[in-house]
Parts: sequence; C-alpha cells; structure tokens
Amino acid sequence: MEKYNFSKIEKKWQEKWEENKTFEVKLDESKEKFYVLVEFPYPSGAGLHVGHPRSYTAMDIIARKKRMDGKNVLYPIGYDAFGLPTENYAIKTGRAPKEVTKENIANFRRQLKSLGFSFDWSREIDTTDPKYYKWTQWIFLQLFKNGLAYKKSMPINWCPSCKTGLANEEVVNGACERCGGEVEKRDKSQWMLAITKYADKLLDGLENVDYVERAKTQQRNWIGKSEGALVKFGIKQKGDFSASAQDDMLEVFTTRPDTLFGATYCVVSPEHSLVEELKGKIENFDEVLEYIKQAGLKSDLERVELQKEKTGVELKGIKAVNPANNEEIPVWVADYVLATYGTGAIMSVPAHDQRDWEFAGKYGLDMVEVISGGDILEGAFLGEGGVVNSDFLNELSSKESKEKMIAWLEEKGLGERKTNFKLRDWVFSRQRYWGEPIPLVYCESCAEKGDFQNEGEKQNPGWIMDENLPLELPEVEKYEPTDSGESPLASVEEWLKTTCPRCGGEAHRETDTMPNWAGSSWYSLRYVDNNNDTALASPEALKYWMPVDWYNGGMEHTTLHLLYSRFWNIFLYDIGVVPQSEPYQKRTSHGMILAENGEKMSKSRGNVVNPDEIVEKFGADALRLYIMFMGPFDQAVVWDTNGLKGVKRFLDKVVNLQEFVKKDVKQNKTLHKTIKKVGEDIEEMSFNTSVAKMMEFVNEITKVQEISKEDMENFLKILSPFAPHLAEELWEKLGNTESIAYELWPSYDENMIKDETVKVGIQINGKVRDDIEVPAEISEEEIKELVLQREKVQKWLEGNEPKKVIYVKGRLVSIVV
Ligand code: ANZ
Ligand code: ZN
Repeated sequence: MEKYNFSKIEKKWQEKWEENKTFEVKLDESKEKFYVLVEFPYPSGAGLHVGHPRSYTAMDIIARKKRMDGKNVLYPIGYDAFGLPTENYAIKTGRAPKEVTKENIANFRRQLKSLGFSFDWSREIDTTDPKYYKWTQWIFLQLFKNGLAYKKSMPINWCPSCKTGLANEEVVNGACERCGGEVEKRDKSQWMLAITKYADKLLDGLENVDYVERAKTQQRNWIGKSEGALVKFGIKQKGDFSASAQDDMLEVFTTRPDTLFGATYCVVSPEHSLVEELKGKIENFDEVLEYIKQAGLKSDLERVELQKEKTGVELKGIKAVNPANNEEIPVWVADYVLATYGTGAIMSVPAHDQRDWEFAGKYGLDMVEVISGGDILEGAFLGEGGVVNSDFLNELSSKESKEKMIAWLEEKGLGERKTNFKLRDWVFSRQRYWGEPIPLVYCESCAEKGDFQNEGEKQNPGWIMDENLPLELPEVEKYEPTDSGESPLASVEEWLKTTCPRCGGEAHRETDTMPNWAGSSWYSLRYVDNNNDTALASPEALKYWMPVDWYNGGMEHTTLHLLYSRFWNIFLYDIGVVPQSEPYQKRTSHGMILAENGEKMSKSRGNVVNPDEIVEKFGADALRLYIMFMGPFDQAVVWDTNGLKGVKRFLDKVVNLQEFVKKDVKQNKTLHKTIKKVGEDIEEMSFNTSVAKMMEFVNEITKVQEISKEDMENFLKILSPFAPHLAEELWEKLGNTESIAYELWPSYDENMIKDETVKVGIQINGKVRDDIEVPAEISEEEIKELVLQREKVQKWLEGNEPKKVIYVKGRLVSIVV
C-alpha cells in the first residue's frame, strides 16, 4: 500500500525551492565558496536520458552536502545546444533549429526540475543564445588576434553523408561519429586553432590538478609528447653521384637516436613528397603507385594497428645513406608510417623496434643489434642495455648514448634535438548552419595594402575582425550545406556581402561556423556571471568562484572537451582575462548506465529508459536513490527497473519512522556510525555504500520501534542529499519551518562509534577453560578462528580437528574434542 503521496510531496517541495530561490547564490566574500559542475546536456528531441541523472544526482548530493558544511555552493546548469542532431532534424522537418532548440530546452528544463536537483536556475545558460555566443565569438577573436587562429588548406575528414568536415576526434574507426558512414579525405580551407602551441602548458597544468588518474593518463597520451631527434639521411640514386643528386635528403624523426647505427633501412609514408620528387628515378614506379593507391583507402587507425600484417614496397634504384656509418641502405614505402606524424618518414631499427622487426623479417631486410641484452632472433629487444656495434657510442648506457648522438648530429649538421607531439591543431570550421558564425570578413583591398594590425591579420592576409558582436546567425531558407560543401550561409547574399570594418570597402563574411565544442569550451566561466553584457564575466565573480572545485563528467570527454576547455582557459589566463590558468580543480568520472540487456542505451537500439516514466511511477527520490545504489559510481551498471522497488520500500520505511519518534530514547549508536560513513562516502563518491548503511539504520529502528526526535532529525539531514523531497517533508512535520538544505551536517560522537567489547567464555567438552575479549559485533567465523588459535585451546586439541564448535552470540564458544 502507498505510504505517502510522493507526487504531491515532490511537487510541493520543487515549488517551494523555486519560490524561495533556495538554491540561488550570490558572491559573498564572508563565506567560502564551492563550485560544483556537471557537463551540461545537449537538448536533443529525445529528452533526458536516464544516464544524465547519474552524474547530476551524484553532484547534487555533493552540492547539498557542501551546503550543509556551510559552504556557499554554486551548482549551475545550462544547455549545449548547437550541433548536428538539431540541425539534421531541422533539415528533415523544415523547421528552424532555433525553434526546435527552444522546445527541447523547455522539455529538458521540466525534466531536470522534476528530479529535484538543487541547481541555481537563475544562472541557466544556452550556447545558442546570442547573448552567450557573443562571448564565444569574442574569445575566438582574441585567439585570432594573438596568432592562434589560422586558415589552412589541408586534408580534412569529410563525411559525405553529413556533408561536413569532422575533427579527428569525431572519426571513430574510420567512420563518422554521428552517422556511422565512412569518412573520406578532402582538401578544404579551414580555420584552425593552434592548440599545439599549448601542448606543454596543457601537460604541465596536469601536475597541479586533482583529476582521476585515468583522465590524466588519457590526456597525457593524447598530447603524446616524445623527445628525440631529427636525423638527415642522404639520398642516392643508382649510378648517379652528381652533386645535385646528393642534395636530396630524407629527414626522419626518432625517439631512439642511440640506435642510429642499427638503422638498416628507411621507410617513407605513402603520402611522402620524396616519391613524387624521385618519380623519374624510381625503377618500379608503377608498383609503388599502385601500393600508394591501396594505402589511401585505409584509415590511419587501420594503418597503425599493431597486430595487422605490415606491407610495403621498396623504392628500387634509390638508396639512403646512414649518417652514422655512411652505409647505403634501402628505402621503402609502407603504410605503417603515417604522413601526419613526425616527418612522415622513419629510420628502421629492426633489432629494437617490434614493427620494424616484423617488417624486416617479412621482407628479408638486415638486422643489426646495437643494444645488448636481448635475443634479436626471437624478437626486437626493447629494453635498456649497453650499446654495442656503434663505434663511438659503445659501452655507454642508452640514455648517455642518446645525448651523445644528438650532440654529434648537431655538431655535424646532420640532425638536431626535437620534441614531437601527437596532439594536432584543432579544426575549427564547420560547413554547417547551426553553429556560431565566425566573426571575420575577407577584404581584398586590405589584403593588398598589407597593413596588418595584429598577429591574426599577419598570418591570414585579408581577414579582418568584425568586432561588432554578437554576429548573429541569419535566417535561411534551407539548412543543408551546399553540394560543394559550403555552409548554407554562403547562399545568403545580403548576409555574405558586407563592408570591411577596417577600410569600409567591399568585403564578404566567413561562412563557416564554429564546431560544437566551442560553446562548451568556456561555459564554466559564464555561470559565475551569466548576464554580464560587457565582459564574459566580471573579474570579481571570476576571482571569487573560479576554479570549479569539482567537475564530474563522462570519460568520453577527457580528450576533447576537457582538453579544449583547458586550452581556452589557459589562453584566457595568459591574456589576463581569467585569474586562474586551470579551470577545474578536481575531475571525476561516472560509469555508464547500460540497458537491461547489458547493451549501451541508445535511441537506435530502442532501449533507452525515460526518467519521466520512472518519476511518475516511483518518484524522483526513488529514482535518485536507485541510481546511486546501483553500483560503484565509477563503473558501468545495468539498469533494472525491479531494483526501484527495493529503494521504494526503503523510503516507505523511512516514512514509518515518524511513528517511532518518542521521548526519553537513548541516542542510537548505529546512527552515529551512519553519519560518519555517509559523510565520508560522499567525499569518496561511494554513494552505494552510504545508501546501504542508511538502509541498515532504518531496518534497525524499524525493529526496535523507537527513535529520539534528535536522532530522527539527524537522520533526515544525512538522507536529504539523496532523497531531498521526502527529507524536507518529514523535517517539516517534525515542526521545522526552514528548509533542511542549509542545516549543518550532523557531527558524530567518537565514543558512540567505538565498538563495544564483550567477554566470551570458552568451553571445552562442557567445561569452561578460558575466556576472550572480543568486539560485540564480531562474526561467528571470526571468533571461531580466534578461539581455535589460542594456546590453551590448541593444547586441548592436541593437534586434532575439533568435532564441533558452537558460538552462542556474546556469551560462549563451545568446543567438542
Ligand atoms: C627509430 C627507432 C628505433 C624508433 C627504436 C623506435 C624504436 P613515439 O614514441 O610515438 O613518438 N615513427 C616516427 N615517425 C613515425 C611515423 N610518421 N609513423 C610511424 N612511426 C613513426 O614514436 C616515435 C617512433 O616511432 C620513432 O622512433 C620512429 O621509430 C617511429 F628502437 O625511430 B623510432
Ligand atoms: Zn578592408
């Protein structure tokens, strides 16, 4: 039977919180601030997904707990609303993305409110609101001014079905992340952001923040700093020793200059310019060309896959000269060498590199051991060891010989020290409608005049900033990109044609828009002062609220969103706009919620659980509790609607506790333990164990049927972050008139949590022979083990196993020998 009308209660408290602005916060220097952040949702037409509340509930619990610790807590929410799904929907239905977004946001807002999150609703943001993207555009202009935005024609990932360029990160196993279609390469002039200039700062900054280790590791790997050297190999053509032929050089990047004497051949990537340059000299050019064609069909990922069998073709008629020993070695083209990394060419050291070892084995190429300690007939030796077969490096350690080789190369002009990064610059153009317009115009006459006023203009002759922001998206008739791949903005004549802000002459606007990642790269800054029209946020607000104290989000955002937003923040710090270089002090991550069959929840699989139904049937408190109780927060968990019944029963029992509130009841020890455990568990995000502990407590009170008012109140306080509606309701029923949300978190008494001990007698064959002092709550197993180990007992056993051991709780252990 229904114990309480949760729908009514939940609605009542949601309205009260809204009316009383319970969770709105102001800058207050007298109080310590705490900024809790969750990744704002993309307001899709499908509405909230049951995965959203996992992060939002967890962080709501933390926000509520921190409020009860006396902190001034900022817990904001907003919408990351530009992007493809809405745009694709607009194309299908002919409706304006702006309208669709408005509706979707309204639906998300309703759903979020129905879950009782303690967001400061006065700070809501929407990345598609011109008042917001005015500042996204402003930040872009600062990047441009400072020489961090440049236009470049380059092969981009092109999705023929979405008709748009994609960032590397949006290509998953050669397929478009959005539509799953195959991705091609296409040359396109793109705006790029020079995030690579911030590679070192992005790495160094990780030292000073508290991120889950796997997030740090993923960022480090993504940035991929490698220290090594560039080495120049001379190129010779068969029978041609003329001076010009000797000028050809092949430059390689290696992290192992110490192994140069072991380089027995070189490999260039299929896209390397050397092939074209030596066209006339390569004897098997047709074969090489065919190989290159085949390689072009593979994705980078397929090409570097370690398990895959390596293929290649020798460039016949060409030799490289190893600068260390002047030996002539073959040159190959192979697709396991990528054009986009290092110099697109390598020196191969089969004795000490696994890929080279396999390749050399397959094609019968030479192998020279230069680091001792392994067996190169068995496999490449990757370990450390003494240098051998290497002339002036012999006997040195790997580390010493690296340094010595670099010094030698630099002295002879044959190479230099070089640090490489895997990180690539960020493709910042999309040929789409539903994004922030890039506020630049192209002016032919300014390009010719060459009167450049900042780094951006210097790097991009003719491109002039339009500082009259926001530059609003114009209305268009059709939202599809043009067939040539231009953004639909290219067909809006009156918008496209404009005057140059510098010289007043004829100019045209950039028609590309910004990628979806733009708006989310600085949103944590906007929340602190979301209505500011003269700055992205005031210096005072930034100084008080930033950095975010605790940011929780998905692991899938570690290398994209998290890195991009750190980049923007560090940049804004460098130009004096924000007071801290790192935006997020702490970063944690939740595991996914899987569908009942263990699969990922997705619209296409039709297995998404809609929180609306759950709230209607079980209530928001039950949903919140269930999501927190499902399993360890950082791990994937499987949804089970039946599990909700259990937490619902628990809530019913909590309602019943009211009847057991009596005068003159002693303080409950389990409550003190529960207060301690729940408080500590929240800090550790161990929400499931704290719910379990509260359940244990409630079961105990249900059994003994008595609880003091003070204990009941304290219990409601620790329950309130998890089940805030019910906690408020019962709190009010106890006669309180203020919200429970700002009550101080209860303290526990050390003396009350100490385990009591009892003296237990030990009987052997019916006679008491010994006794032992143990914690009162010791388990049967534990006490039996302790007793059997005792010297006196061992003597009686005389090495035999006891026939029987019986434990009478708290009194006696009886052993029959
Ligand atoms: C010779 C060598 C000897 C190498 C050895 C390794 C071990 P990371 O650490 O990822 O930076 N390499 C360089 N450019 C490449 C490219 N475009 N495509 C594929 N492989 C490339 O790796 C650097 C190493 O990867 C370089 O050092 C080079 O092989 C290879 F015992 O040079 B090494
Ligand atoms: Zn001009």
